[in-house]
Amino acid sequence: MVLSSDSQFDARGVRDIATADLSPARRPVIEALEAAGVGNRQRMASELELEYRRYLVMARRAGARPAASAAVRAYASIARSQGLIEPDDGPEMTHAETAELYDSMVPYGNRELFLGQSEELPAVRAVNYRESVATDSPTTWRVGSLPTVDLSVLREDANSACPTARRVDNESFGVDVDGRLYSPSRTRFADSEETAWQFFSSPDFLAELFRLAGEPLFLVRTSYLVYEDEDFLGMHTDGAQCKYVVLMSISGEVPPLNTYASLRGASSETLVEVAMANSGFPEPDETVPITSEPLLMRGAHLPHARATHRGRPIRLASACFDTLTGTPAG
Ligand SMILES: O=C(O)CCC(=O)C(=O)O
Ligand SMILES: [Fe+2]
Repeated sequence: MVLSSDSQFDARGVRDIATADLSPARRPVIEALEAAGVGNRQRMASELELEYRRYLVMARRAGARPAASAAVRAYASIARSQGLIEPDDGPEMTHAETAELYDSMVPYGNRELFLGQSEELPAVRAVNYRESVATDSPTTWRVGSLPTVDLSVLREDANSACPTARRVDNESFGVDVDGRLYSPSRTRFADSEETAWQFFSSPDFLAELFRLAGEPLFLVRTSYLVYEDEDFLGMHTDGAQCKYVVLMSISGEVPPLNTYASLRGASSETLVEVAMANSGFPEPDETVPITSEPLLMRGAHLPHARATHRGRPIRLASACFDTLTGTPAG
């Protein structure tokens, strides 16, 4: 992997955890999830892997062993049996101590997966991700220098997944606790298991994303998006788990994405007002081409929208990436 020497991860001394190769655990983890009857196994295995890395970071920072859910403990035991990176020994932290450290270090993480469900803890942590990111940071990059992008693999996968795409319509405007802005939309999503996961998490692809973003990114979601005649996606930001998104067309030329860089500094209240006053489609600051060359974008930070689609259906592939800890890169 290519490492940027001035990245915040060097300063924090967690580069080895961020970049440790945990791939040998993947197959046994997927098998364990299968045996437990868990669906969405690629996604779950990736989220567990990320929570385990967070466990290692917390253990190092606290000099102690955090409490953890049965799922994270099971992951840890598979990692141990595969001879992978492990936390140092130390006293055990209580559930409450762990929750406090987790919330301060990973305010947008999947605490329920990390710690298990608990009635003692507040159900939601009202931390607005978008508002916490510096507005002078870059927002989009072209993932251009890949050795090869074999689109035919994704196209074929989409051919089998897209006919069963589920319609996700939303009619309201609002802001979630993590700061996600939403507006009315009319879209269709198809899950992609194996193929798109392999595509978006190949070592070459991840190394290129790391180089561009300046911090390691972790794949947590992939899907195909289908827009038929009259479908649209009003101005929104992606959820805090989708800090970075990769978007690419798998059906040739598609209309561009509308982006709103000038609204990044706006409060969420203002943002939702602007969205409502413009029926979800304010005049964009920029229109960004979506092509077969993947676009990396800070999706949870940069408001964006797709105007009402006209004509033959189009298909895009999208992949969501989270970061190791919650603090946005400058
Ligand atoms: O249609 C696009 O290009 C972007 C899709 C998108 O923003 C999303 O799925 O959150
Ligand atoms: Fe989006």
